[in-house]
Amino acid sequence: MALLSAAALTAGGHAALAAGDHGGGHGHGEKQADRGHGTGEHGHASRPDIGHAGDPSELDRTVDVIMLDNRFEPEKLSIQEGQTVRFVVTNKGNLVHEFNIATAAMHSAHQEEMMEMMQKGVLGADTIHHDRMGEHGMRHDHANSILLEPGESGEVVWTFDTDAELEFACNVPGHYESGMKGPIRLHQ
Ligand SMILES: [Cu+2]
Repeated sequence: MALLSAAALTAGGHAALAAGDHGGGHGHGEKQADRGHGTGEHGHASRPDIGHAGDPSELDRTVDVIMLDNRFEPEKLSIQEGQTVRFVVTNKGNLVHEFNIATAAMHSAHQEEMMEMMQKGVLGADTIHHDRMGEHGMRHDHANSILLEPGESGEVVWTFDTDAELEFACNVPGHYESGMKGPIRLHQ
């Protein structure tokens, strides 16, 4: 249920379009232009097309992902373009970790948000204060990511109808820099 509301938030203008448009390979090539800008402008308008929230009843594949302090298992992912994949993510570390599917530029922007969450006490090293997220008008229920406390597990279902250059990563402050990221290789 969180996935539905999250789809609208994350996919922005693409949500309505994506819902009825499985496998339609229309390449928004020009949108990838903002890749590599790093910490420059990160307006949602220039967000590249990274796929959309998948329909759990149309799964092609399930992939188990383990999160540790501070790395992922597996270290890289290879996914067939267009497939809908369920990631079953388990946090076996002692810290809060995130599994997030996005471009490097999007991860960079999200790291700033996560830093703000930590500074405002919404996010602790090993605790997520869901109640405080509401107070600060902050949410972390984007369809392309999940944030988990130690011992928790959850799912992300994502349809890779995109040819964007994607990474999976944890954007908890310091974790990306310490290597908690991996490439998502999309193949035909
Ligand atoms: Cu992490």
